[in-house]
Amino acid sequence: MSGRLVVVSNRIADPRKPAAGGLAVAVGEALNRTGGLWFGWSGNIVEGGTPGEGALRVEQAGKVELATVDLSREDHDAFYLGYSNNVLWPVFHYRLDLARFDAGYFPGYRRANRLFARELAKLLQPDDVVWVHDYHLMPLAHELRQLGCRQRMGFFLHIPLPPPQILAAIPEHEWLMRTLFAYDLAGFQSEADMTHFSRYVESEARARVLDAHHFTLDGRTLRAQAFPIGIDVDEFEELAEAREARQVAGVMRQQYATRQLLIGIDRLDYSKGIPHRVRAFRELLAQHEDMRNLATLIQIASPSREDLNAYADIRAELDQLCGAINGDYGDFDWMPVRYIRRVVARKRVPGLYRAARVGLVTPLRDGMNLVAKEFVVAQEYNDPGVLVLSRFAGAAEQLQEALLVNPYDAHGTAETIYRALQMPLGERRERHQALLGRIKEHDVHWWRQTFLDALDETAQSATRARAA
Ligand code: GDG
Repeated sequence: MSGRLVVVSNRIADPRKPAAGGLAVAVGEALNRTGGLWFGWSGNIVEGGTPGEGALRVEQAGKVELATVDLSREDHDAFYLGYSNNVLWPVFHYRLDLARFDAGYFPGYRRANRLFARELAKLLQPDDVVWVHDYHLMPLAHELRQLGCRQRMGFFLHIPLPPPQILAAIPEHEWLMRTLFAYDLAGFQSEADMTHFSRYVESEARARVLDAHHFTLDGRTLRAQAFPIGIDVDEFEELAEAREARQVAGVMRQQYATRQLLIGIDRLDYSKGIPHRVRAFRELLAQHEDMRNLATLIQIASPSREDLNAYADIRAELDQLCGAINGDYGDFDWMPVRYIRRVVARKRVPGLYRAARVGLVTPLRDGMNLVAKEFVVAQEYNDPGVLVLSRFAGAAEQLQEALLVNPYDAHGTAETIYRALQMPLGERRERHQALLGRIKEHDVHWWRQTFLDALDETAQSATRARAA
């Protein structure tokens, strides 16, 4: 790659410290290798601060420069809690019913993106390659271009992109989607998202479609493509082999020696379909008496964004559901559901995956879903568990050897779980091997490299176009 790498994401992390997976690992590792700049929000909220303003801080973390800005309370509430998490997050997860369109958040979203652009522009060098992440910062390149920045810029959307008819419910959809043309490259998680994008630009934005991956609008050509994100397989395998994970797996296996364990690990978010999953599990117990006193679901729901009403609702629903199942089906020596609303230490997570016979990853909608990939990597080759995966997770496009389910269909999901719990060893091994191969091939390093290579290629084709 030519030029310094500049990564921009709402939250940033110190790349010298062990990261909690996902984006932080991918980005931290890339930056640690080549050096570069990581820019984002500091995490500080300034009470009574002036909207649109925030102090810039730059510090050196090894080879990497970390640059952060503070947000005023007003900007934080409108940009982060408001437009990002109460409009874009629900709509992009197909939940128009939860979106707060008329709460007046949009000016705050623009203001914060402008603030980020203004502060970042001060730090940019002519040859920099800028990689912007996620829905909080969609218009960032547009704002940077307005300030005269001409660097190469790429954008990656970590969450799904819904079909045009759903996107169009956002009052500002046209402006928002047109700002993507300020980038040279836009990346999505899945082919389904990519299809939604090209349908949108054709029908709503009226851009010219050059080919399946190139679109022109107002004189700018954008390349768009699916880059399914992966996990750091080596790091996760190491974590799974380490003492702490082995200990957890050992204890769980001992405790549940006569039971069949199912595991779900999710952030407590309505997109993850946790209540639907628990209802499917109840259906399993209702329909199959042989599963009573046997199948045990451990559901970890790590709290997130709890200040929003939708999260309070899902919390109450889960408390009620789990209590009712345990009351109806539990016995002196067996509780069907163990529901744990807490963050589990990352070192212990692979141990839980490994002890389970079935991994339940059944989001109603998910950009990718890394838990599905982690579950597969943590399994023992000789006696692997079975992945039950929602067809509505981006990961389903790659992980076809999982047992795919429609999470809205409690009965169908219950029957698939039943099948997973009875799957013979030979079939479990075959499926696991196929899944593992694909996850290894498309790991997080592959993802980062293919995205940055594609971004680089946009520079070369632009040079060729100018010369022609
Ligand atoms: C967004 C998109 C996309 C979960 N609970 C605990 C815990 N986790 C870890 C998992 C996994 C990560 O959090 C969750 O990643 P996901 O991919 O499943 O979901 P989102 O957080 O919604 O991420 C998603 C992703 O971005 C990347 O592009 O795949 O579609 O929504 O690593 O293991 N980790 C610990 N304790 C927990 O209790 N330590």
